[in-house]
Amino acid sequence: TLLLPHHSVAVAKELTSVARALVSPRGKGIYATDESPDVIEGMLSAASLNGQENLNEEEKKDRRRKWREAAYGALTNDHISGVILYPETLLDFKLGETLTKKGIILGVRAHGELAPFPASPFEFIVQGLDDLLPKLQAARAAGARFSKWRAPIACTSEALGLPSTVSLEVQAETLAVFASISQQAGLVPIVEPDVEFSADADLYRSVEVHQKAIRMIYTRCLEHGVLLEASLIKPSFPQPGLKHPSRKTITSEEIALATASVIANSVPASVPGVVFLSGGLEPSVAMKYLSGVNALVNKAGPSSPFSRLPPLSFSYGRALQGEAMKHWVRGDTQAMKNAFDNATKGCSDAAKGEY
Ligand code: 5MM
Repeated sequence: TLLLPHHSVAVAKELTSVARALVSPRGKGIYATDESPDVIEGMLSAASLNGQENLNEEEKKDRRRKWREAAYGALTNDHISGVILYPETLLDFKLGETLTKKGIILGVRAHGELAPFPASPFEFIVQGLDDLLPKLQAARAAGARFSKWRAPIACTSEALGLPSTVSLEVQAETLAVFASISQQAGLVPIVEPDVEFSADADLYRSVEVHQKAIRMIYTRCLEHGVLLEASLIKPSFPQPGLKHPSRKTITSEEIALATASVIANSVPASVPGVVFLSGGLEPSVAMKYLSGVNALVNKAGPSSPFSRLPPLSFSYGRALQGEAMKHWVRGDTQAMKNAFDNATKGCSDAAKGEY
């Protein structure tokens, strides 16, 4: 039986089947293209040959529309179940149809800009709840069937003290309100707790922060009546921070065990799938980490809690498009297509534990 306090059984069933379709069959995952205009501009400039170009706002907009068009044109649904679009791409460029024609499910970025916490300037409040319902309803009318909200979570050693409890409470509450409004608008919510790895936390501390953050999110989601069967989670991989000495020696096997433990200990069994973010890791590393945790699950015996985990797949941005973008800015569309094919195949293999 489906239990969705604010919806009919028919709507609950539709949402649940979209959530499952995003992670099935095994090996399919999501391509995240929801970078804000400034961020995608920075990426395109960095990838271009001179990096110095002086484009005005219209020219920049035209360039990012062309990039999106080319990227979606190169995709197939062999390994990609869904794509997350920035609202401009869906509503202004109207590029959704290119994807739906290929059998790819449309998602929309729901979160707005970040604002630093006055009391803790290294932590951020995510804006965008106020006008969320009409925005998501407009996205649904334009073809979207899922949405995503990213909550950045600081992570230092315990001595340095981040994340603060108050920031975790705010992120959990915000993600839960987002998820309930998303379902109200007829979109499957993906909650994205993105635990950063730039500081001095060791692997154990990263695991602890992931578990605490994710448990708090689900406690709040249940309070808000979110139908977990019709939602997904997009977490980071637990890992030592860039400033911790063990960063240099950590193995994929250690990351795999930490990742499987975090999911087993904090994601409720009713959640139908986990789609990891790549977080700026080298593409091959993001694929190795995903493959490692899936290989561990594949080996788990029936009495292991890991054998009961939902599909563990990907919702990668940078790890999927980095190479392709370098070719596109040079005008080599065939090489761009090959790079997309390689990256999506690599991610798909990793989601089966075979990379
Ligand atoms: C694509 O980037 C998304 C956020 O963009 P802004 O930095 O412009 O706000 C982000 O939520 C993204 O979907 C995830 O981080 C996954 O992308 P990566 O590149 O980490 O796999």
